[in-house]
Formats: sequence, structure tokens, C-alpha cells
Amino acid sequence: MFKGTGVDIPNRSADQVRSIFEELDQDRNGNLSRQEFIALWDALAKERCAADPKVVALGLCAFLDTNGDRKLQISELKKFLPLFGLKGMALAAIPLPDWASVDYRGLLR
Ligand SMILES: [Ca+2]
Ligand SMILES: [Ca+2]
Repeated sequence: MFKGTGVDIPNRSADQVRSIFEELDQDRNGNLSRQEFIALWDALAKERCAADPKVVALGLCAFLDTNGDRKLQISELKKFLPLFGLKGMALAAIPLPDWASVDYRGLLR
């Protein structure tokens, strides 16, 4: 279980992880370039989402849940809304009460 997320993670040995990195290090220079890193991210995301489609949502919610109460308060949720193009005044214009929260663990169960 990935701490605080409720997401199960695979238990890989150091040799398995080394093998994954070596496979992704296409030019064998010992570093992952941006393109190689994106390929790593893509492979992991596909694997994890195949195992549990909620994994990305749980991970994102756990990341946003800075006070760790397993709910997203409006102040925490507002950090996410700019990804949808809502910024500054547009974000402030939305009548979201400060007392409201979303129990994401309950929604994603
Ligand atoms: Ca490389
Ligand atoms: Ca919270």
C-alpha cells in the first residue's frame, strides 16, 4: 500500500527495478532523458491503471490532500482547478464555500 493513498503498489526487487531502468535507458548512457522518462511514466501509468483504474485519481487526491484528512477541502481542491483553465478571478468567482469538502476516499471506493 502506497502510504496515504490507499493504492496497492507492486513489490519489485532491486534487480527488477534495475532491469526496468536499463530497458528504458535506450542510449545506455546511464541517465534517463526526458523522452526516456516519459516512456517510463507512460509504462508505469498504463500498468497501474490496468491493475486499478482509480489509481491515478487516488494518487492525485492524496497529493492534493495536504492536511491528510482524506477529504479535499475547497482550498486543496482549488490547487487542482487551474489544470482546467480556471485561474485568478475566474477561480475566485466560483461560489465555493470554505467549509465544503469532498470525501474522495468514499467516492473512489
Ligand atoms: Ca539515456
Ligand atoms: Ca484535506
